[in-house]
Amino acid sequence: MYRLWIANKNYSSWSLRPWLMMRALDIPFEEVLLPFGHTVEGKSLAQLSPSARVPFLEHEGLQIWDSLAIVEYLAERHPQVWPHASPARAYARSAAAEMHSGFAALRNVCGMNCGVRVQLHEVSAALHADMERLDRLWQDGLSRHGGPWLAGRRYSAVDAFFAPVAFRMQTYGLPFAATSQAYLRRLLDLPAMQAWYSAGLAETWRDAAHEQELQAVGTITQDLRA
Ligand SMILES: N[C@@H](CCC(=O)N[C@@H](CS)C(=O)NCC(=O)O)C(=O)O
Repeated sequence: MYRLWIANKNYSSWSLRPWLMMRALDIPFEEVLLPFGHTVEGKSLAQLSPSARVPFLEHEGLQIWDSLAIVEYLAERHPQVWPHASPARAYARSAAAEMHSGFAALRNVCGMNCGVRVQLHEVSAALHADMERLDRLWQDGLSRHGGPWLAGRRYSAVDAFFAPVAFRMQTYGLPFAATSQAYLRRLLDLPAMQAWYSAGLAETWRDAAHEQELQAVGTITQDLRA
């Protein structure tokens, strides 16, 4: 059985990616949620995870860390992780890698915080450029592979990599192009995304660092959390 370590569902965008991929693709796993700043049997995240970060996966005595490495490990065992056709698979891997290494303005300014709604103080040129690139990237995938998912008819790992952007659109009201918004709404409507969202709303932990980052970039207009 796979065991996936994650952090708070309200905040942890990197945890969401492999969690959603496994849930939406029916890959069974046991979830271990270690809230930011907490310990398990006296051990901190730094003592449990090779990278001192989540997500990490445990399987057959191995530890696999970093969302992209987890996805590739699972892809060796589950053919549904990436699209089957080579052109769609090439696009999917490129787009997931671009998300993994890029979009710094989006990730830094709009931290994932599923349960609140925020009015940003400003949309900087860098944030605007990231959103424009995402619009082009998604439009390219949807039109080339026919939708409704980025690499075609089947949901795959590439869609999981953009799932946190769907929560960010919802939290910050990000003005993506209409086709992008429709795609992100499809992600939000996935039963697995709704399960993550409900669990995130029910969490009562508040992480000071994440809350301070949020207050620096905008004003909270609604707080839907428990
Ligand atoms: N590149 C890593 C990034 C992982 C990451 O930054 N995780 C954050 C949580 S979303 C973390 O564990 N932070 C540790 C901490 O803040 O103590 C991945 O793709 O998994």
